[in-house]
Amino acid sequence: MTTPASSPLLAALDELRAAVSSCAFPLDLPAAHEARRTQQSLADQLKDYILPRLNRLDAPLLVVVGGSTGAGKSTLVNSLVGRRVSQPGVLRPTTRSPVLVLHPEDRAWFAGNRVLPGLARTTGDGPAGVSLRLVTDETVPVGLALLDAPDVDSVVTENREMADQLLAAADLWLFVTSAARYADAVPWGFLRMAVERTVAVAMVLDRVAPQAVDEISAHLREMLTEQGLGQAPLFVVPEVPLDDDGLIPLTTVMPLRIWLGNLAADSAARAAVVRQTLEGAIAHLIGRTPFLVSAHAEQLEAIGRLRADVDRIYRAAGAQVTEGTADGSLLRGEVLARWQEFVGTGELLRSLERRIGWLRDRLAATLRGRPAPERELSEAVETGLEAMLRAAAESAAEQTSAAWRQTPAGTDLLDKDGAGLELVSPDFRDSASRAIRDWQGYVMQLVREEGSDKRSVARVLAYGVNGVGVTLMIVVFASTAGVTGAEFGVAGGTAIVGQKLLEAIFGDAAVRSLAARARKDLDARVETLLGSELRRYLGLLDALGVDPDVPDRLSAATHAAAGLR
Ligand SMILES: Nc1nc2c(ncn2[C@@H]2O[C@H](COP(=O)(O)OP(=O)(O)O)[C@@H](O)[C@H]2O)c(=O)[nH]1
Ligand SMILES: [Mg+2]
Repeated sequence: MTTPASSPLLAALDELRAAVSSCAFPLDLPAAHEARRTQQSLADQLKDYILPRLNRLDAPLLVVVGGSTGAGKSTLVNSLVGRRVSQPGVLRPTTRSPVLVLHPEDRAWFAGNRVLPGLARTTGDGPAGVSLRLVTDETVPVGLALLDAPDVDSVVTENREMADQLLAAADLWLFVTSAARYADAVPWGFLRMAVERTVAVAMVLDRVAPQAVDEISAHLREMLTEQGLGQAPLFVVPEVPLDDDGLIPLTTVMPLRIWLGNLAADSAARAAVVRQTLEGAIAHLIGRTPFLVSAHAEQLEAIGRLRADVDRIYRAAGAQVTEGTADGSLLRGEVLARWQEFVGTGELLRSLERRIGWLRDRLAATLRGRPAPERELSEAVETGLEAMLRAAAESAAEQTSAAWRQTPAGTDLLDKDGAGLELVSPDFRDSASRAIRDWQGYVMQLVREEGSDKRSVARVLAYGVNGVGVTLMIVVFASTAGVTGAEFGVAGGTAIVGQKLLEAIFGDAAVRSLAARARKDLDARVETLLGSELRRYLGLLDALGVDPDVPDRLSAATHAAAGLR
């Protein structure tokens, strides 16, 4: 009964293993804790049991001896072998390696990494706490290995976890309970799990006073039947004095020893045990993956919400800047003062409302031959624009942090890796000024190119490239401020002076096109600038490594494996 290594079920389960391990639950959401544990236990069971077992159905049976502390597991294993291979009694539990006893002929099956690949193998009494100690003995039947597992109710967490992991790797549980402890809750929790997963189980009622054997074994049988384990073989081992080596007399353990020997010798019986446990394990695996799918989806959903917060807030910030740089808001304070100084406007602006036609000549006359303070205007533009950008970026950072803090996941992320994210990035000032100066450079370049035309070159030269460029900026800043409408306020009125000047130089159509290009370039630079601000948040989300393809992949792998079962 070998399965070719390339069997479709094996391939499907291998894909399922990959899908299970690509799940991620980094955010502490409601299902995360349970999901991490489930992921670990399914991954363990696949690599420790299902895959190696399916790969080699003919490998020896792994019989794991489990049960609560002091039930007599180690003494029983020693007595079955006829010598002390595993330390009985309570020792320092953390320094103890579980013992696997097997026939020398079967050594190769267990010495490598075929089963329980995460556990190193030792042969001596090494101090290693997490290794499997292999002991060979001729009395163990070929085709069956006995593993003395740590106590399922150990006070040491690592030992309990090790017991879980070893039982999950077993073909057969040899579950030992004692007269004193057979009603305890913890072992029954394990037994119920075995029933749920249809693990093959044989029970040992150990350490029963000979006169109580009938009564207690009858009661235990009743409990087993109630719990759905009525079919499990039950071996009763009366508590008799141990021999000098601490072993139970051979006759007392003989029935169990014979049963194990027969099982090992009967390949059909062994195959039935393997099939029962393997099918149960696969069914359990397939039954649990939907929980991982939904827990992973829960992570994706939370990340999606956090991402949506970032997108929404920064998109609004971008829109706010776009609007603020077009509606005349920038044309106040220092910028307005410098602009008025630049065009020498007191009188100009007052006359503007009356006689626009007259303006062109008048303006040209005002500017000609007079040192234009365009450098100060240009600096005022830079300062005003930077303040606007900073205000938008500051408010976006503040709002995003606040929005994230409304969810536990966002709070968790900010607390762990989000130091300083509620402020603009430290180099914002530098990148903002660079963006603004680059834009100003671009605007100058536009003017220079447009002004290279024969007819306008003289006029551009007359006003100076810088003066014309900065005028174009003013026009851009008022592009939605009613320049052409009747209701212009200070901003609109201010800009219209510039508009007329540019039209006088380049003509109407060219001014429209210049303003549109300058605006487009400004918007793009603002988007880039805010983009690098928002990427700080998105970077945190990306670093979580929650792959959006996993739910589909896991569902598909589960479906495929279920279909091949
Ligand atoms: N008299 C007697 N003592 C036993 C028997 N089985 C176990 N013990 C003792 O009970 C204690 C715990 O046994 P141990 O095998 O270490 O139990 P484990 O914790 O399940 O491995 C040890 O001191 C053993 O000597 C038995 O059948 N008869
Ligand atoms: Mg023990």
